[in-house]
Amino acid sequence: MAKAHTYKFCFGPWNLSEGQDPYGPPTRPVQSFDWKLDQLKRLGFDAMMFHDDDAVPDIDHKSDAQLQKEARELHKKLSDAGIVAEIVAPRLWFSPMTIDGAYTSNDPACRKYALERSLRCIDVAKVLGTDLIVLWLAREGTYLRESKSGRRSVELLVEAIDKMLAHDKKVRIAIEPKPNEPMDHAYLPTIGHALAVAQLTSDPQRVGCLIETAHAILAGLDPADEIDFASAFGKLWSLHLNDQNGLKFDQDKPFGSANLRGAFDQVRALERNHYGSRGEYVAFDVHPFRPTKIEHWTAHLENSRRTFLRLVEKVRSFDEAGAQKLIRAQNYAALDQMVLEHLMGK
Ligand code: XLS
Ligand code: MG
Repeated sequence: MAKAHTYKFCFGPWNLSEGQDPYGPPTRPVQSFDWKLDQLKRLGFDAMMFHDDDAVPDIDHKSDAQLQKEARELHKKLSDAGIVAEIVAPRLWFSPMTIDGAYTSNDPACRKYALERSLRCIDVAKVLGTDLIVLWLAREGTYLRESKSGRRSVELLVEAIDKMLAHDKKVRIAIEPKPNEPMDHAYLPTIGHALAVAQLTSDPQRVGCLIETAHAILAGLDPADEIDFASAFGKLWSLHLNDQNGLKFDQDKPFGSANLRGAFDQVRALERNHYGSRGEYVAFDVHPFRPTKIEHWTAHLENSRRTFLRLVEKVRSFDEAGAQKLIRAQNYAALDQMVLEHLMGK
């Protein structure tokens, strides 16, 4: 059995959110970036993930020189805190230039904006010391299908990724699929779609994926299967663990909060694929419940990590030989009960 490795953990500034939702204002006062970095360090996490404008606020109105200066300042702040930058993601869903898509917008000027912003995101990532860019294709989709051609959109996505790959010879792109929200239908809704598009790019070896638990569930899929599928290609480069209670808005619930058995199966898949042994991080893309008090603001992150580590113990103590025996006997009822009792504890 491969030596059991330890995991490294990560979250982003947006995971210490203030409680706002589409129907109500914040319920907690806005905190500074420094306060959020202090929480990440106090909790003993290893890395922080960024949107480009988390790293360089108001990035669209900064010159290249200012971008480099602010990215260098952030890199020093992170280094002084002993924290690394895991990924940088271009935030292509806020600007008025992306209201009808970024790379797949029907307006060529908007497509040009999205690409230029993505190349600047790569420049920020280089200064922060990471080669990994995450593309959550938030606005790449339609509000009504007849407004775009799916075929043309695939070509536009490949064109954009090829230009990013050409911009820097080391950069790697991890596509973070999601089937909807905020779009009615999003392009590249699953890992299968993401990895298929990777094969169309100029350098498929540098295009992989990020799996988010909730996004797989919203696509009606099992996140554990998506983990195994991406790992079979050697392309699971980043991971957002959380949870989702059925097909509704993206809840970003704490890991295991809705479906403990599903979380157990995800950890089993990560373990058998040795996720993390090649430097990959476990990020919790989770939000506090809206009523969360200030004094409990980081509990969703601590709980997610605690649940994850307890499930690693459960996976490593699972009676695999006994399970194989039941599988050989095709006694799945007994196997089902064995898993449940293992999770419930004797
Ligand atoms: C939203 C996505 C987002 C990305 C980073 O649903 O999960 O959090 O991971 O912008
Ligand atoms: Mg995410």
